[in-house]
Amino acid sequence: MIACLLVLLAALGDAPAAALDDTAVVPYLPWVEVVRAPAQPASLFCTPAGGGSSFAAADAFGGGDVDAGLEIILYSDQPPWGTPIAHFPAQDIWLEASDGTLVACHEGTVADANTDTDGRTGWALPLRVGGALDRGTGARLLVVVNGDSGWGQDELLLGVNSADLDGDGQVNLTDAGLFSQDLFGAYAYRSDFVWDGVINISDAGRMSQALGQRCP
Ligand SMILES: [Ca+2]
Ligand SMILES: [Ca+2]
Repeated sequence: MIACLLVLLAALGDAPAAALDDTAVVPYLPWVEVVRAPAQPASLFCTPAGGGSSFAAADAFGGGDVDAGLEIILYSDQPPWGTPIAHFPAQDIWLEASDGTLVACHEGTVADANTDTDGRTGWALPLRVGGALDRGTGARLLVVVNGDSGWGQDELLLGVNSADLDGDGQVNLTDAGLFSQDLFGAYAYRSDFVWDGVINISDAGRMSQALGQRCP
């Protein structure tokens, strides 16, 4: 009983210190500068397993690859007065669609690495996502840091689509059915995996290669 009381008293003794630590946390709002982004519109084909295109080999419209790699610098304030934030965790820096139509696997759109000593990080590796970000609908790709994207970002000229059309984390017959609707019906960017404004055999090739892939 005495031991229990001592434990209880020790716990109570710790409480004020913990509360003090909590109040010492200042709301943290980093500022992001995009220092490298595609100069022309590009489309990134993805799968939930990361089997899609790397940013370096995104599709230019109508054929050919374009380097759509993204690089950012994270600042603690607005540049040029801000201090770069080194070693900021990659899992707190991610990409998302402004209209919520991209469905990421766990950490499927986070930056490739923590920020380096200069506050830099970026995206080159394939994303692991389902759904689609169709720039034709007005949706935009956003860089999000700690859940915040409100620093007035320039438009990223990057659309994203995925063989996981319904965004449930796997590529299966349901997705193949949705793809065939687009193959034989009205044009839909979500299925234009080889980005040329037409859904045809080349898109079907990417669809069939992705069948069976799922979020890790
Ligand atoms: Ca699916
Ligand atoms: Ca196509």
